[in-house]
Amino acid sequence: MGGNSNSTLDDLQTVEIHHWYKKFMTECPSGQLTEHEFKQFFGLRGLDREANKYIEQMFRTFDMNKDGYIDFMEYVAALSLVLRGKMEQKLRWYFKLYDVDGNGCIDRQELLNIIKAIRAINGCNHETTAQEFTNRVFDKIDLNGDGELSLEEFVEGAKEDKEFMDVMMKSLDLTHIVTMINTRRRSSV
Ligand SMILES: [Ca+2]
Ligand SMILES: [Ca+2]
Ligand SMILES: [Ca+2]
Repeated sequence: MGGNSNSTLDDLQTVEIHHWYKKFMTECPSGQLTEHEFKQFFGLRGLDREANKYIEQMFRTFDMNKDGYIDFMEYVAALSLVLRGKMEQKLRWYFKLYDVDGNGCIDRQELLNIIKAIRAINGCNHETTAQEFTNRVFDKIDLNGDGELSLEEFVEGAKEDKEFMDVMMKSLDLTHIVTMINTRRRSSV
């Protein structure tokens, strides 16, 4: 709590905050978003299993004080990062998002799960399988070869690998995710 939240708020324009505040309070009068409400808030329905897991993990990362709710400050901090965070900041955030068991490292399985989830959400065709892509990235950026990605390896590796970076930039783009899901829903009707 506290600490960095002020500088995060400063990054957002007042007008923008007002807009998001209104949306938040209209759809969530209690001021605390549960995981179920979170999905409704962003119109995330009818997700498949992989995509669902990813959204759940995203919810847990947004919920910084781990009380099971996203309050307005957590919401603004997350949005601010999504909308205009610096590259380095975003990468650190991704690292937290991808480190599902929270042991401070990303192992191959964690990376694979997340790549699968992102692909499930984005739903486009790829030349390589999720497994191949994961292995390629992992082998390249696990510099000391200990089978785990440290925060440093992850951040530096992403900066070096454009394709990997692109995948990650899409992974946090909720606008993109919502658009994709809406488009898919409409076309499947
Ligand atoms: Ca919380
Ligand atoms: Ca881990
Ligand atoms: Ca390593």
